[in-house]
Amino acid sequence: RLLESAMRTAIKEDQFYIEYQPKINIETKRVIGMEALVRWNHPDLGTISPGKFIPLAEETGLIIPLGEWILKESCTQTKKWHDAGYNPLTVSVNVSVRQLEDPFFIDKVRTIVQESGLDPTWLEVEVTESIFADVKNTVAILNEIRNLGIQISVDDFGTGYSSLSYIKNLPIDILKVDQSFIKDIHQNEESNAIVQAILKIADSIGLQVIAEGIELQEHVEKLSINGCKFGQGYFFSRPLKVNAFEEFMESML
Ligand code: G
Ligand code: G
Ligand code: MN
Ligand code: NA
Repeated sequence: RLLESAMRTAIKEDQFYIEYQPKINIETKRVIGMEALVRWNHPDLGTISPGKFIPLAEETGLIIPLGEWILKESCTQTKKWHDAGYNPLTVSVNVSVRQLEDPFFIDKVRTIVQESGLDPTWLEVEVTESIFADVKNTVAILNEIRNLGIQISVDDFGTGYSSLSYIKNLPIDILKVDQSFIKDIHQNEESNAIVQAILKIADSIGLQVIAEGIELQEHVEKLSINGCKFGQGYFFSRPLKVNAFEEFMESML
C-alpha cells in the first residue's frame, strides 16, 4: 500500500509525464501520429514502469484521476504540436476498463478535449479486447466516444478475447495488431498468415490496421509486401519525451 500512497502524492506533485511513440506510414515513412505512454519519475525510486503502477492504479481506482490527467496532457501537447505547424498528427491514448466503467467518463472526455482545443478527430482511444467481455454496455459507451468524433482502436489485437463477431458488430475504427504476431512475421509462416488474414478482413469491413512492435527491417519489408500501411515500434523509434519527439520530427523532414 506504500506504492498506493506514493501514487496519490505523485499525481499532486506532477511526477508523471508522457512519452510519445511515433506511428509511421510505412510507405511514405512520414509520421502520422503518436501513442501516449505514461511514465512515473519517482524522486527516490527513479523511473517506475507503467507495467507496475497501471495495474495498481486500476485496482485502487487511482486510474480515474490519473487517466484524466493523461488524456488532458496528451490532448494539450498534441494541440501545441498542431499549432506549431507539425502535420496534423493523431494521438492515441490507452484507456482502462475501469475508466470506461466510470459513469462520468464521457462527460470528462468531452470537457477535457474541449478545454484542450484539440479537434477530436485527431484523438484515438485505445481499448483492449477484454472490454468486450468485461464491460457492460460496451457498444453504447464506444458509440458515445465516437459521437464526440474520437476514433476507437483495439489494442493488442489478436491476443485476448478475439472474436470475429465483435469486429463486425462493434463500433471500432482501428486494429492494432499485437507485437507477438510481428516479432516473427519474417520467419514464421503462421504469424505471417495471421497478419495477412487480419489485413484482409479489416480491409473488407473498412477498418484500419496498424502493426505494433516493429523492431527489424525484415518486419517492415514483410508488412509492406502484405500491404500493411501503418506501424510503430523500436525500429522507427522508442517512446520519446516531448523534446526528443520534436527532434525526431525534425529529423524526419
Ligand atoms: O510503455 P510500456 O510498454 O512500458 O507500457 C506498459 C503497459 O502499460 C502497456 O500495456 C500500456 O498499454 C500500459 N500503459 C502505458 N501508458 C498507459 C496509459 O496512459 N494508460 C493506460 N491505461 N495504460 C497505459
Ligand atoms: O499494451 P500497449 O500496446 O499499449 O503497450 C505498448 C508497449 O509496447 C509500450 O510499453 C511500448 O514501450 C512497447 N513497445 C513499443 N514498441 C515496441 C517494440 O518495438 N518492441 C517491444 N518489445 N516493445 C515495444
Ligand atoms: Mn497501446
Ligand atoms: Na499493444
